Amino acid sequence: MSHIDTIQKTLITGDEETLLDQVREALDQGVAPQDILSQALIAGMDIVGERMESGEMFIPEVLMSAQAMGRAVEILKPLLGDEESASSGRIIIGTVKGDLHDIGKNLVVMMLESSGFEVTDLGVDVSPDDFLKAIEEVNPHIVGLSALLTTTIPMMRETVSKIIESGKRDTLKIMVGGAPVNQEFADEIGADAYAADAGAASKLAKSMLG
Ligand code: B1M
Repeated sequence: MSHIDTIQKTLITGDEETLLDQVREALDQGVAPQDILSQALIAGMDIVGERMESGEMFIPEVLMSAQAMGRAVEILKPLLGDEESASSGRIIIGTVKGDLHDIGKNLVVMMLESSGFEVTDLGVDVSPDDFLKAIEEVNPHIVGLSALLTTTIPMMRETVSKIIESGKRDTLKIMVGGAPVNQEFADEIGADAYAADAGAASKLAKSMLG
């Protein structure tokens, strides 16, 4: 079995310590960190999602895989990205209110940071008011909203509306993403950009800030 297959299989079992050993071993053997991330970890989480949906895996098991993935990503983090030094701009980002999914958002944060952005990560379950508070404090160039549930993407619309009401809309760009989000929805709620994945988010952020 290849390193990629082995890592993916272990991620699905949620055996964190074995996963970390296998990731380190694959890196030692010259497997590219980007391949470990996309082909083993992200693809593995997709399988976890399918099994969750079909009832083969339950929430505690999914959480074990999610936690193991977070630790594995920490190992890969310094090895990915452009490592630019000058600040490319200030970004605040969070998963919207009612939504606790943060693995994808954390990957977006990682890519943005490694592209030189100063990122303020507000975490998960972030209310429109908390976004507004952070906008006041940080005066960001970009606000990023993440959501993974069809039931929480309406909260993106509400957050954008609150930003408009606050009078701050013209001072910043809004980027949205997450599995149930698409370009059409982004246009509909008045966001400036939609990114399908972490790589696209970093490219878009750079292009939006010229
Ligand atoms: Co949840 N969950 N979950 N879950 N979970 C999904 C999303 C689901 C699709 C699973 C399924 O049924 N197939 C389903 C949603 C169905 C729907 O809404 N249509 C679901 C459900 C139903 C639920 C609960 C309601 C289950 C329950 O309690 N009955 C519950 C809700 C809790 C809540 O949020 N209030 C719940 C809970 C959980 C856990 C806590 C167990 C755990 C989250 C742990 C954590 O995040 N710390 C969890 C997980 C792990 C998943 C799956 C399996 C994996 C998500 C993930 O991390 N993917 C997921 C199934 C799936 O997606 N295949 C599922 C990997 C990640 C790298 O991808 O997050 O898409 P993703 O991020 C990508 C892009 O979307 C994009 O870039 C990222 C990196 O490339 N992106 C952005 C994301 N944000 C962006 C922001 C941007 C730009 C790009 O700009 C700002």
